[in-house]
Parts: sequence; structure tokens; C-alpha cells
Amino acid sequence: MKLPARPSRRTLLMAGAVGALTVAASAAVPPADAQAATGCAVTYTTSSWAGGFTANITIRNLGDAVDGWTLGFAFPDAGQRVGQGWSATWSQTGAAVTARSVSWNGALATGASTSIGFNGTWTAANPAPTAFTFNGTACTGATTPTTPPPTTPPPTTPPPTPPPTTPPPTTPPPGGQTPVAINGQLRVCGVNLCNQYGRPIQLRGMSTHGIQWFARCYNDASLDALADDWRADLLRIAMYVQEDGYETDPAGFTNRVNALVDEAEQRGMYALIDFHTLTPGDPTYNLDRAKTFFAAVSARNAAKKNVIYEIANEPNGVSWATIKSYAEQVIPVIRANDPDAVVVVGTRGWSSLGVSDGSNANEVINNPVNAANVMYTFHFYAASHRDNYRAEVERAAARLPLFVTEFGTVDYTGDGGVDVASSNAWIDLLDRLKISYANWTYSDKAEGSAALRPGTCAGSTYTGPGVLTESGALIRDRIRTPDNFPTA
Ligand code: IDC
Repeated sequence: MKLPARPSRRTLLMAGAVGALTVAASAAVPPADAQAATGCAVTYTTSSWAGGFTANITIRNLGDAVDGWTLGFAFPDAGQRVGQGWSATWSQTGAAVTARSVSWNGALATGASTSIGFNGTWTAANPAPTAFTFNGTACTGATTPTTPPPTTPPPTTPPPTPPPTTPPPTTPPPGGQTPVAINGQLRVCGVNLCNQYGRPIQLRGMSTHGIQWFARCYNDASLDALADDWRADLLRIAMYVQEDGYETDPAGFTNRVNALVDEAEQRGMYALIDFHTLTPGDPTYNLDRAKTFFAAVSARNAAKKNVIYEIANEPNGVSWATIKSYAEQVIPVIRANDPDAVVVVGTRGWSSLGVSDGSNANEVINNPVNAANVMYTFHFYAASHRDNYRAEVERAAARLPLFVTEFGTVDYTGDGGVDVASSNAWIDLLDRLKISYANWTYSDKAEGSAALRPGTCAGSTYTGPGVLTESGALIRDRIRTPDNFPTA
């Protein structure tokens, strides 16, 4: 799979005040059948790479409350096309693009906002549209970006990030039988992850690949398939910090993570926000970025029940003492905004509980992070990590709350053949110990760990025979069995 070239990004804000004029006219002569006051403000932000881009759009209703809306705009360049979109029904005729509200975001009160987006393609150039309409009215209302502008360098001292200026979309929580509807706000109890009834549960789901490379794989159809066909409980959002990730566009990646949190919430899935540090392995290299990022996402998502924070993917080349110190600086930033959320802390040796560095879980057991409601990360790749790792997980699980935020069915490179026996031995163990897990990856990268066959994300079909790799088929079979979450 060819990876996209280094991304370029732009943000465009639309500003003006037509909505106010409409209101003034209605107020001066209030006819019996007064037309509803209208007005709107739009932000359009893109992350683009050679030939492709992701657009995130926030719509703010500055007029009277609406129940159903249509957003319209025209692409400036003939080669721009909408591909798969989310949170709206998208269509394009010539240059004209239309996005229609869906069931859960059609009702927008005065002043309320909603976020939608799409993955698109471009040929010659990818300029942002310059005009938008909302139910036929030109959008000229002033808007405020929801995150700091991308040009702001990360501060070098602990950065109290201001809370977002626009509230997250007011999505009604899904009722019925979704994992989030049943389990609600999670918390750590003893060595377990417990639901709103204080009963131990296990969440089973998938990790994205790096969202800087595989944004096209996370769209309405693919996430519907994950929730409904796979019956996944959990989406891990792997936001690399390096490798063309967060450090290149903090505001853009923060927005994209937030959009995926909403996508998971709308489908009743938990969202694990993964600050995907990998190289360099010392998490303190990214300490300021972590504080900035987690301040923003925890403020924005504090009211949601489906968010879990993973503060360092795989520390490596550092001591547990260093990781613990990092955790004790980042966790208070999250707690200041979102006091009751579960936080997962990476462990030494690529989150091997130290085993890959010749150590073991005792360094954590004897010196745990000084914070409540915390779990510890364990990662494995089934073809590389076998009995000695399983034995240590089983031993540690009696003393520490563990969360397998990432594992592969293949070897530690993420590629190679599926080790069916070792993968099943691992999943059997996790099931027995009620350890939650996310599999690497729900993507179509041409590598053994990817669940989707190469090319799947260029299409619109994510279910049925044809789309799964050997790894995807094995994992889907394991994930989609009934959860039997306790309800009292
Ligand atoms: C791998 C991806 C691969 C990518 C590489 C570098 O599968 O496509 O080129 O990262 O970014 C981890 C990491 C995870 C790795 C994965 C497989 O958390 O980022 O993904 N792995 O190597 N730890 C152990 C294995």
C-alpha cells in the first residue's frame, strides 16, 4: 500500500452577519405568518495529501431552530469530488455539493452546532469552497475555531488549553442495547473495568490504523459495519504523534479525533483516544503536546460517557519511573476537565509490562501511578509473543487493572502470517480474565495485521465475504459473539 505524501492543510473561516439583518427585518414588521429567521456560520477545515483529503465541517445555526437542514456549497476546482462522508447524506452534481442532515442531527436549536465531514479526492488543486448555504440561506455568520489555530507551536510550559468555544454536537445518546447504552460511564473497580452498575465487563473492538494515513477507512459505512456487523464495543482512535501525525497539525488532528469520538458515540461504541507515541519511545519527548492535546479533548468530551483516554501508546527505551512521572503530569490535565473518565497508562518495553525489556509487572505493582481510575496497557503480537508473556499477563491481572489497547494476530512488525493458535490462546485468556482489547487494525493496509483486504476502503462495502483478510475474519468471529453485559 502506497502511503499518502506528507499532508498539507488549510483552514478557512466564513465570517459575516446576514442572519442579524433577517432578524431585524422580521422584528420591525411582524407579520402573522412571519418567515423563520435564518442565519448560519460554517467552518471548513481540510487535511490533504496527494490526490486526497479529509474535510471537517462545523455548521452553526444562527437563525430559528430547525428540524432538518441542507448544507450546500460548490467546489472551486473541477477535479474535486466528495467520496465517503459521515454524519450527513452527501451528494454532488457537477461542482455543487449537498449535505442533508440525518436522523440524529437534523434538529438544531438557535446557536447549536453540528459537525460533519467527508473524505474526498482532488486532481489539479484543492481550494476550499468560499460560500455555503444552509436551508437555502447564505452562511455569513461569524465563527470561532473550535481549537487553537494550527500555526501555534506547542507551548514549552504546562499549557492550560482554553475549553473549546463551541460545544460538541448534541447527539442524543443512543437508547436500547448498544454497549454504551447498557454500560454507561465506566470506572475501574479493583482490577476490573466496571460498568455503571459496578459490574466487571470486557470491551472488544478494533483499533484504527494511523488516522493520518487511513482516514478514508473511517466513514459511515465502515463504522456502521464495525458497530452492527462486527458488533464491536470499542473503537480505538490511533492518533500518531510523529510520522506526519499530530505534531504536524495539532488543531486538525484534535478535530479529527473529536469527530471519530462522535462517530463512535452515535453508534453506541466506546472511543479509546490513543496518543500514539512510538518513536521516540520516551513519552516525555511529547509531554507538552500531550498536555495540550488532552486538555483539549477532555474539555470537549467531558460530558460524554463513551470516552477512555490512552495517554502513551508504547513507551520504549525508558524506565517505568519516567513513564509514571509522565502519567502523573498528564492525568491531572485530563481530570481537571473530565474527573470520572478512565485513563490507560502505557508500560515499559512497548507496553509489555516490562517483559520485552527483561523486567516484569512488579515494577508497576510495587510503584503504581499515583491516581485513581487508572488502568495499565499490555500489547502483544501473537506470532512474536507467546507463553511467557501470557503467563505474566495472567499473574499481573490479579494485581493490576489491564487493558490490551492493541494486539495483532501476526508478528511484531504488524505483518506476516496469522498465528491462529497463539491468537486464539491469547483471546481465550483475555476473555477468561475479562480484559478489554482492541485489535490492530481496522484498515485495508497491505499487511497481515489489517482486517480489511487492500482496496476495501476505496469502495463502499464493508460487510460480506470479499472484504475480510484472514486476520479480519478470525477477529470478527471473536468480537461478534454476544457480550452479555450485566444490567444490574
Ligand atoms: C505499524 C503499522 C505499520 C506502520 C508502522 C510504523 O502496522 O503499517 O508502518 O507501525 O508506523 C506497534 C505499534 C504500531 C505498529 C504495530 C506493528 O503500536 O504503531 O504499527 N506495532 O508494527 N507496536 C507493536 C507492533
